[in-house]
Amino acid sequence: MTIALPHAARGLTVGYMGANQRFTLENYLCGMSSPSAILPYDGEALLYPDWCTAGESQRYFEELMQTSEWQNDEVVMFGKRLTMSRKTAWYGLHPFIYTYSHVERTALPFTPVLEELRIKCEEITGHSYNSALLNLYHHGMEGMGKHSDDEDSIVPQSAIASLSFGAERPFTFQHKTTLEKIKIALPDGSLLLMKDLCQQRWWHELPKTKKVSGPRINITFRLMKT
Ligand SMILES: O=C(O)CCC(=O)C(=O)O
Repeated sequence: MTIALPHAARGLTVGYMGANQRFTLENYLCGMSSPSAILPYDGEALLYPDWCTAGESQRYFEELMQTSEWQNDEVVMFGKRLTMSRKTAWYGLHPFIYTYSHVERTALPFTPVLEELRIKCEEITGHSYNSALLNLYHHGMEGMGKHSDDEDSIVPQSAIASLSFGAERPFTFQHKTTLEKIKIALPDGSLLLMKDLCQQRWWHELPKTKKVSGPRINITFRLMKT
């Protein structure tokens, strides 16, 4: 939903979550719930459970399915290139190189729907993003292993906005030294904002599960070094 507010009211802060995360008048008027803080220490992760409606999420899902250049994910293991069933797509404002499991990909220019979502994420979270990694999980038996997004190519401690469309999936954080585990669910139409020390101190994982049969698209908007 888009709310047209007079210029003076745009971006007006109605509350704070976490250290300095603003909750704006637009967020409040859209009926968006205020975000909940997930991590107890060492970085911040905020979950906005319903930043868009079920109808909007379905429209985004369908448009992303049709307009994204999906490729089977590939990893190099023991010197062999393996093709995974999960599909990915990589976009950026510049042709950024993204290296994942020794496989290099060059970012494609943003599609209109991705640009719309990038701007929305910037407005909601108050952070900048210049790239987007898309993942398509056909069912619950496709997931993503424990990792953190702290590669050299990413601006250190920059925010990552992660959008979920489709089947709700469990998601875990694990602290890199205390090994404390935190389990949450990522609902359809949610936004998970990971920031500050989150990537340096915590791993995250999308575990495989037999309990989920439907597909899900995830987009992580990131800030790459230019
Ligand atoms: O699908 C998800 O929610 C996880 C995605 C993720 O961890 C990543 O793209 O680095």
